[in-house]
Amino acid sequence: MADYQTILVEAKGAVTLVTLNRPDALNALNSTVLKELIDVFAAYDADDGQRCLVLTGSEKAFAAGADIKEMADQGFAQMYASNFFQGWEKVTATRKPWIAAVAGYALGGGCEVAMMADILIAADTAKFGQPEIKLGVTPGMGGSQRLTHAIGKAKAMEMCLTGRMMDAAEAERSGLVARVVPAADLVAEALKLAETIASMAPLAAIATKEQVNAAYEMTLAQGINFERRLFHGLFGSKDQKEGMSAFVAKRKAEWTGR
Ligand code: CO8
Repeated sequence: MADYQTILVEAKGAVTLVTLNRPDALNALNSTVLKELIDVFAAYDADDGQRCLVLTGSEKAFAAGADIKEMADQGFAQMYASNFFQGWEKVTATRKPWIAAVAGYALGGGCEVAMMADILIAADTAKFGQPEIKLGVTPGMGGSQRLTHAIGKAKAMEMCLTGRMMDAAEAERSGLVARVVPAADLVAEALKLAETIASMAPLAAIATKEQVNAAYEMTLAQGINFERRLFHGLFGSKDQKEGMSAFVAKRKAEWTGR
């Protein structure tokens, strides 16, 4: 495992656990965090033995945003020329499923990274927000778009225009998170969920992720056609034969990811 400065990485069976680890800055996302996450997500995608990934933070903060101290003195030309924060699209291009497990603050870029996950689960202590307007800027890593898709215009506009935080109960009610668990159980619950996903047919997991994400990009008719073609395609896999014959024979399927 590479030697990282801002994240901790552990393989737990077929699940990769990644913990943001900048406790002095409430896990603020600086360029090193981004570089290291790009690296670890690429390694996860390439490793046939790893079938789900959990990204988490600390009890106090998943991540309190992009690193304000790193950004504060930048000018437009620098931001634009460097296309500041380009690279997050590599994280969202991960083909295999991953989960964000959020306790404490998920603000600004922290909320935006959590929303990049395929499944978001929250501790009862979680607080989500897009407070960039209080800093004289706006969301810049997808927050205005993903939050609006997730919870609708009414609440997204209110949160982005006021910077108010949403607690875990409201986040669940609004459809931002799949589920809320007691803070003490967050990582264990996220790993349990990840192990369930890791136990499924790997190709079907990738195809499922592509199908659900297509709902954001395609019309209903295009999305249904895309879904059906992927479904047809899986009949070319060994795992489809294995899954269906195991069902008929009343035994557990043994997946090969082929
Ligand atoms: N960046 C850098 N340092 C931070 C950040 C941050 N986002 N958040 C907290 N820290 C640091 C603090 O400066 C402090 O450091 P120090 O001890 O050296 O003073 C340490 O973490 C602890 O923080 P606090 O003392 O403030 O802790 P509190 O418990 O009092 O408060 C809060 C916790 C409420 C979370 C508070 O820290 C806070 O408001 N943080 C900022 C939240 C925020 O505004 N986030 C949005 C950042 S902007 C952003 O994410 C834009 C994303 C898009 C960029 C795209 C570019 C293309």
